[in-house]
Amino acid sequence: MKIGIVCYPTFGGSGVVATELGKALANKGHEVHFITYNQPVRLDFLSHKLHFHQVVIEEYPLFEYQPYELALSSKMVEVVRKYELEVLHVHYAIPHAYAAFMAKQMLKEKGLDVRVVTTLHGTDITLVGSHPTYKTAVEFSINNSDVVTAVSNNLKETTNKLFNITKNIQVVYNFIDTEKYDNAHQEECKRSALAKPNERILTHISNFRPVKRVEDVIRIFAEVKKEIPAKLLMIGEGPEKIKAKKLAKELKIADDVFFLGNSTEVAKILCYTDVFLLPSQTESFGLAALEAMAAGTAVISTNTGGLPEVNIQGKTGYLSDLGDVEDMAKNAISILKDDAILEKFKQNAKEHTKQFSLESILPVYEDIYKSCYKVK
Ligand code: GMT
Repeated sequence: MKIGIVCYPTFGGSGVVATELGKALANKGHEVHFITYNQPVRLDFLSHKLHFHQVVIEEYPLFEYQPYELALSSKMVEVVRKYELEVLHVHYAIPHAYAAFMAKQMLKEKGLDVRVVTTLHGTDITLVGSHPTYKTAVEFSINNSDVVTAVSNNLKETTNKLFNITKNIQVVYNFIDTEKYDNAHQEECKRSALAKPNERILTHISNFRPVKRVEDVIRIFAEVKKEIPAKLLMIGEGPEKIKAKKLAKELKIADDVFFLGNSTEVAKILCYTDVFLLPSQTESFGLAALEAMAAGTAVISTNTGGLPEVNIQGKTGYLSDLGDVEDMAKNAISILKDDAILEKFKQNAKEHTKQFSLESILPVYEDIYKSCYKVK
């Protein structure tokens, strides 16, 4: 098939899922066209099956805010016409689902019928989408997509609670290429560069937005350190990074906390991680936790949103109430203090990710694209 993928090209989970999906579809012989404002960070190669079309915004002094949706929908129309795309799969409702609806209408006028699949990822519903500023347009564009998917049961339920949805939302879990994480293990894992043999390694990966509660990450680690020699790796960039660094200094643990910035090599970093920390305010799914689990890492997280669908209490890690730093630290210590217990959690975590494998999720999306032509 010929598929257009619209996403945010950044390090956020929705962009990562969209890019990995596009690459896998191209690998299977589909023709995939990414349409976004920059080449997605995980789109590390292009081919005759894998294209990138940049949405360029013309700056004009009259505009305080540049009309990105207009540029995006015009680009979608151009690419659909030129390459005869059959489906536009948009990731993250704002503004992609709305721009896709506009593109679909413009194409209809030209006698072309492109189908729109919208995948809801989380904050497009929970934090941003349901805000009165956007709600009407988000609800409209969800209801006017041909197919709507959500990345967890929890996100589906939340969407139905917050909006008046007239469509059945299909749940399609996020996925990972499990092989990629196995290979990272086979390569030399440079653990010794970061920690002494007797030290445990804890890791947090995110875009350091308030919703990720990175200060809780630092506080949990400070508690763990009181009992267990350890290092903390903080991967990512974002507005809360300064606060997290400051807190690490205040708690006198700064020498054991490494802020490593953004990385496209998370599998390599995760290969020497013992425990992954994700104390988010909400998380529709928690792709970062799934990636960590695929690399054989136990997860300490909150029990918010879709996290209980990914991290299994007492098996792959532990889940605590939002903000309960003490409980999260206690749980981390209970896993880290004993080699055998840690190994068991790591194995369980890795095993659990098999149900989220690329091989099982990819055909689901292919079926959705085919089914688009049956729904009207
Ligand atoms: O978590 C973020 O801030 C990024 C955001 C995104 O859309 O890029 O992530 C959301 O989508 C991911 C992929 O489906 C999910 O794994 C994340 O849980 C979700 N984030 C939140 O719900 C906060």
